[in-house]
Amino acid sequence: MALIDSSRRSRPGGRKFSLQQTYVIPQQRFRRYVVAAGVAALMTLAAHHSIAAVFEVDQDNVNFTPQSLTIKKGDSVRFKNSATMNHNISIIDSDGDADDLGIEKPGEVVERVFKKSGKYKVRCSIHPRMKMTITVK
Ligand SMILES: [Cu+2]
Repeated sequence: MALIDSSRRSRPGGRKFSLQQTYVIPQQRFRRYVVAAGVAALMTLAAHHSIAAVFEVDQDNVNFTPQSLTIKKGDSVRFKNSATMNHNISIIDSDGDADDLGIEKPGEVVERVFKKSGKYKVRCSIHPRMKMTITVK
């Protein structure tokens, strides 16, 4: 403000002028442009790379909850063993290839990112009746 005030001068003709009009307005326009460009960039980013979500699956007693889940490519699933026994997470893709995430002790959480679309079976190698499916779109 001090800079703007000191720029005020009286012309010999008596009319006052100020740098405020030539200086501040372009700056406001520039700020608007920066905000608009930022919003446009974020919208482009959101359209092309939807922000990855994290889904929770609970292993309560001898069940997966929920037993089916539909997620998007890049999302991750957090498997939580809230039972009092050990569990295991094996993720089998549509080609039959298994990704064994190992033994999960009570209270442990195992997270896995799903990078490829497809249908996955989730199994516990300790308890064959524990089954769930994950569809990745
Ligand atoms: Cu189990």
